[in-house]
Amino acid sequence: MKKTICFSLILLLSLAAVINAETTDRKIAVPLTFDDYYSYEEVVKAMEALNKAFPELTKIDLLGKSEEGRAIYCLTINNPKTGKELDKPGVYIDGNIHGNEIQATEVCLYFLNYILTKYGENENITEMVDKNCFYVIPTVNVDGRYHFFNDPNTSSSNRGLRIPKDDDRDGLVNEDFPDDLDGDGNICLMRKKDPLGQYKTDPEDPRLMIRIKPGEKGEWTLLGEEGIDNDGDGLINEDSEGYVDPNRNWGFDWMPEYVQSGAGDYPFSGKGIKAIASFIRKRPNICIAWAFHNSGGMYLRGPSQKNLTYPPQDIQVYDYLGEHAERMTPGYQYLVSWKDLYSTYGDFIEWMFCCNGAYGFVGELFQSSSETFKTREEEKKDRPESEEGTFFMESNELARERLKFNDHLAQGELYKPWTPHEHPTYGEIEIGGWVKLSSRLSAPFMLKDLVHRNAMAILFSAKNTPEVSMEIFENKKIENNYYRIRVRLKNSKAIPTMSYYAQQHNLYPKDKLWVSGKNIKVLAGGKLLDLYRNTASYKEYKPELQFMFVPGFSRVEYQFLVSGKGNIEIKYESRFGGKITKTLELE
Ligand SMILES: [Ca+2]
Ligand SMILES: [Ca+2]
Ligand SMILES: [Ca+2]
Ligand SMILES: [Ca+2]
Ligand SMILES: [Zn+2]
Repeated sequence: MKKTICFSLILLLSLAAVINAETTDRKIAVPLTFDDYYSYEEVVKAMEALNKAFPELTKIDLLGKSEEGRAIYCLTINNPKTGKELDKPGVYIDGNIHGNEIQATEVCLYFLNYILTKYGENENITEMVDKNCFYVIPTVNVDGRYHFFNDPNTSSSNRGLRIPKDDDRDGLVNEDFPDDLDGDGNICLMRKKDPLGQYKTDPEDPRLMIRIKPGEKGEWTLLGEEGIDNDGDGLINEDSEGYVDPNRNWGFDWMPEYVQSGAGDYPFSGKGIKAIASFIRKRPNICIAWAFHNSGGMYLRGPSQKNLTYPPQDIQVYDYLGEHAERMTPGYQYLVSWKDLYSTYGDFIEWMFCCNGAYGFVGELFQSSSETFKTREEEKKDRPESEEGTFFMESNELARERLKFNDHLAQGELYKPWTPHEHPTYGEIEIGGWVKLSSRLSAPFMLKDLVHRNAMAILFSAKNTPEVSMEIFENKKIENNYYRIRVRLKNSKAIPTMSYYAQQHNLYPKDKLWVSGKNIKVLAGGKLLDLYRNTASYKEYKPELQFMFVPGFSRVEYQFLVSGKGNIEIKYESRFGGKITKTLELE
């Protein structure tokens, strides 16, 4: 009896939440505002509004549907007047692959809104939009975002894909989620007065607890997240939505569940993940990818585990972009994910780099140290070395400061004071702690600074996509109708026209440079090794076609020996570097 009441109560509560979400939608218009978070429905509306406001520069693609049938959209920015999508360097941006990491979507929307509204008005932006093609998927985990907004959650719950799973192997699926016992929309913590407990009240802030030292008297037992035993099996909160981590489900260096939990049954078992992967595979021009998450204040690059190695030349490219990004967002650190954080298998940016040859960064947005409440003197004192220390375990010192931030800057909205509650199993308990929209999420008043700085870090990388120019710097008659032609390809930006990793692993053919003409024959052709000593490495077969690439901030020179007369066409074709054709006439 009790059970059914609880079930229907939960159903009612969640129904109320859904209705609430659908009736309170605000007006979505361009320019978008960034003073609060957009719900899943609002994100879709925002993308449609941008598309409608800038039809000549944008299009929306439906990539596929999620496990629960929600649409996953990409908004592409390309100016057709300056070229076709695939002929331009592609910049890929996504966010919110983890359902709870919602501000990642805001970075994507802000980026779109910013560059579209500034196009034609700001010279730098206009140049960037004209040069590149941008693919932006603001919300990857659409079910996750939906449920994060609409269901009671902690700031860390609802990360995975909605693939039902029997976590406790009792034959029932998703039968015991945490429960919002006090109906405030948050899953907070439960604690009980207990002299045998492992915690005591923090004397400096009674809202916090400290683990007792051996021999000390306890005061509290922590009972975990808010919830009851929904299915009467004696366990509380033991089987929620199931956990396939969408950022462990990609098809490179994937490892099964027994190596890494959250992997899913096989790579790309997530419907939306597979749809996004197919979309990316059809866009070989993508040379840089950004994926936004929300915890730690970091720009991460691969390798994501220690047995993978990157060529040093690629690391130089990463360093150049990463070190600049770091400067644009104070407090952020540019780090290597396995070395500085932990190893992962089958994550997105590794797949981007190792399967697609695109440089990839993860942006971890929120820094708990941004929630400051310090005097000038305290500010001067050493801060914790890095966010890494606070990433897994938060010190009470930081928690105290964040509570003061909550009290004085967020007016108490980030933390729920401990409140008595009668629990069916534990009796008299208290419910309290950080609320859903805290801890990994910036208070809305800080959102705009966060999204702007990160959007500028993306833009810096967009400025550094390959910019290749071709110069025929010699067209010289050697004797009779034999000619020497020299071509220079120059890349004035940091990203090479093909990553060194992609070359090393033969991910796809290199750039092509070829010479053709009706009445000519290419007798020899190859890369010029030394311009002054006239040494070249000639290609044995088909000298008219050279496979090559142009490194970042650099140039390469090719030499062709040609016989014949008339017009010659020299063509360069690259995935990242676009297409260039030049013609000349043999004199
Ligand atoms: Ca179960
Ligand atoms: Ca609650
Ligand atoms: Ca249970
Ligand atoms: Ca159960
Ligand atoms: Zn994440």
